[in-house]
Amino acid sequence: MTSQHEPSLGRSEACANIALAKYWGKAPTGPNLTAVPSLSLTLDALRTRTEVRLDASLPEDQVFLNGVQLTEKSSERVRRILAQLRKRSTDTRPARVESYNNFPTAAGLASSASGFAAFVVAASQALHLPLDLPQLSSDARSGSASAGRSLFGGFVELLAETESSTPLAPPDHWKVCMIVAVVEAGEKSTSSTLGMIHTAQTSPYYPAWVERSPAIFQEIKQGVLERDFERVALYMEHSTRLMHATMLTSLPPVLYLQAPTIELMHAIAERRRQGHPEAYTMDAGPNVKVLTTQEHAEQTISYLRSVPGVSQVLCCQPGPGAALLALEGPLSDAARQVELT
Ligand code: 2P0
Repeated sequence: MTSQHEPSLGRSEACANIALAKYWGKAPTGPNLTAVPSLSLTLDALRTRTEVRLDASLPEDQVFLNGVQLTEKSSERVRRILAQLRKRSTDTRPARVESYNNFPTAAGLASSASGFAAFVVAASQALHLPLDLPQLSSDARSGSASAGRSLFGGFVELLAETESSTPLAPPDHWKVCMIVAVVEAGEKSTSSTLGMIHTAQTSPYYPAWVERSPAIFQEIKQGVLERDFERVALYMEHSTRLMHATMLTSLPPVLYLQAPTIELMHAIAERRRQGHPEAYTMDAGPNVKVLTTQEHAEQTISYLRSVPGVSQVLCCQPGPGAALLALEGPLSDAARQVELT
């Protein structure tokens, strides 16, 4: 038993993930369950570090992102999950949550995925709850569905209407890279949560998306298991275009793609025809993520750096699952200490 006079600390690091088979839309059967199955790749270079400090001297829960305190509205989901976790603990003290991303926040680079994953691990550690991966994945999903996938490293699946994600293959299963071409680093115009609710309500294409997604997911899953680049490329791009088709046929439209995004879609398709192992995917923003092999990554990076409208190029390899960090010293320097398995 720890004394409630001493603050209790938890610290974690989690990586973002990008879906190869996309999720877009909630299932009607439960809170924040997904309508379609998705399959993601955890990315080593896009990381969030989070510290949770339970302290009786705090007036209330406080949430900081990259050094700035969030408003009551923007911290609502974090405070709701804290309340949910406290119900399983005897510790009722207020928490100070501090989170840092090493990449642009809310720009369709999955910052909510790494953010909620790191947060639930740090909060569970501070509350002395069991660090049970399916439970942590479910807790993270209740904050942001894609976050449930970031608990695990490598290739991860989240089935439709399912609480917890499951690992499909470890990071070293397939030597691929996801190269992120940043087209616009600002915050997105429409949040994913609102965008997908609006899409489901107004796009005539949404039912077709829900119907087709399981078959596309199966193609991508088999492609990943067999390390079949062509198959994954074909169906990852198809999943991306079908998802964006539902967005831009909603009323009024949710249009995340910008001119450089469309130009890159043409260019990557042409490059693949010429023999480059490259395929594109976009999320709730205009940034383009290009899947390639580790062997080919240097060529893809130098090409993307030469494209007008691309301001930054980030190279990501398959990354690890969430981990606990050392509790001493500054959060930014704390060593990864315990990998969650
Ligand atoms: C995905 N995205 O599968 C899809 C592709 C964006 C496009 O999951 O409402 O932040 O918090 O569950 O998980 C982004 O949506 O949305 C997302 P909520 P989330 O990665």
